Amino acid sequence: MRVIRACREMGIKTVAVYSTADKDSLHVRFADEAVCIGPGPSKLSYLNIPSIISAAEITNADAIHPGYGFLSENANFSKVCKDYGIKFIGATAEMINAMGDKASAKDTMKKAGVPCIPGSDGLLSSMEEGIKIANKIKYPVILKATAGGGGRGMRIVKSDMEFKKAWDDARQEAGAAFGNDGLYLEKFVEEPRHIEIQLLGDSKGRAVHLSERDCSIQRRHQKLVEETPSPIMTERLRNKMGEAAIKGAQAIKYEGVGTIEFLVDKNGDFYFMEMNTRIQVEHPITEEVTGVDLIKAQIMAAAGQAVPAKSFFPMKHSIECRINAEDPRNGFRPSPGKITNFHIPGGYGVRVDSHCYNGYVIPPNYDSMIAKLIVSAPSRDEALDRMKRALQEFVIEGIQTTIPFHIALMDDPQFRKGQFTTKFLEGFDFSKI
Ligand code: MV4
Repeated sequence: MRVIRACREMGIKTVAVYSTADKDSLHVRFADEAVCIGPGPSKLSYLNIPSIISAAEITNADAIHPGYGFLSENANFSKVCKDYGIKFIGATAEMINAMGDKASAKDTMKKAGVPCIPGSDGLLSSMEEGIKIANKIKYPVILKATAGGGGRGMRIVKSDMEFKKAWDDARQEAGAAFGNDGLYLEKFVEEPRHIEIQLLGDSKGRAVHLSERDCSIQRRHQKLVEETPSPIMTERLRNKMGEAAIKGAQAIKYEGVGTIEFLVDKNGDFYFMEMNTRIQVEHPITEEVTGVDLIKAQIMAAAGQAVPAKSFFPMKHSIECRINAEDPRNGFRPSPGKITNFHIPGGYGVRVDSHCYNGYVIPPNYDSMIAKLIVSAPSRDEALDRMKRALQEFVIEGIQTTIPFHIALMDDPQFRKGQFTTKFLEGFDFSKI
């Protein structure tokens, strides 16, 4: 829906692809054309490259926008599109591969002058090497899978005694999950914030940033709330992080939109964590505060347009709450099914991005996010008040959603003060919602 809306405004015709499980989704109705690419299981539809390329060929598509899930960071798909003369609106296979291997991505960023967390120089060749480095940089340390992301294949290690088990477990988990058991090691940063910088690069090797997003409110590596500016941000820190991120993007001649994720420690020191080579779920808050339509920017970058002369700074405060079909009172258990009543909030400063409507049946097959509620206001306090108001106006019946959790969060004194880290939800009292 987000891509269709941008294309419609640009005079670009769209073709939606969908699985049989999604036949009643709004994107199928609002695209100029729609092609079914297979049955519910994503392996047979949204991950089925021949089927998607066929849909592009029969409709004579010039380009494919991969969204933010499924094949959006799949180097093989990017390459296949290129081979078939279809513009992939996203990173090249080389770019995706360069950033997909986390140990080599880190090495690339370090060489570009982006601050990185002390640790092993690339992959560990043995457990003994890991123990040696851990003693040099001091415990706690963290073992990370080079093919990882989303927290899988990661182990925190607090002493020599724990090292062997952590090493074995991380290797086993990484091997099973990614078919690659390569590990690297870093000093463990305790109670960090997750702050990411939105980037836009062009084919001339220029890049600008569009300021940061604070994504520290996560549960099991799933973001639930994002905001910009970050409550801890200063003009000085933003300039430093923005410049570092731009250096990183330019070092790899990055084109299009991308994001560099940083960990920020208690002293305000920041370190490269990962680079995302796709548009992200939380991109709307950046659009709200900078005035840049990031999907249009992606399409214009793919068409060869140069980036603006200067970076962007937030002119407002914006917050996104992810509305998921999950029951926050029962461990966020998925809650698919029929929406029997659906009323979206509106009014000044409120935006809802969703593919749902009254009577829609949420299939059990895919991600549980069913809407993004985005608000913006002149200050953080006003944005929090507005978010609470909009959440209270949001009616979704027939299924459980994360709305009650978000309402409780808006009233949480620590959250209101902007005092939170990536550990915040571990200490959150879910019984109060
Ligand atoms: C870390 C870390 C602390 N120290 N690295 C989590 C997912 C992956 N992208 C990297 N992650 C982390 N790496 C060092 N050296 C803590 C995390 C982490 C985390 C990071 C961002 C947001 C939420 C998180 C939750 C748990 C751990």
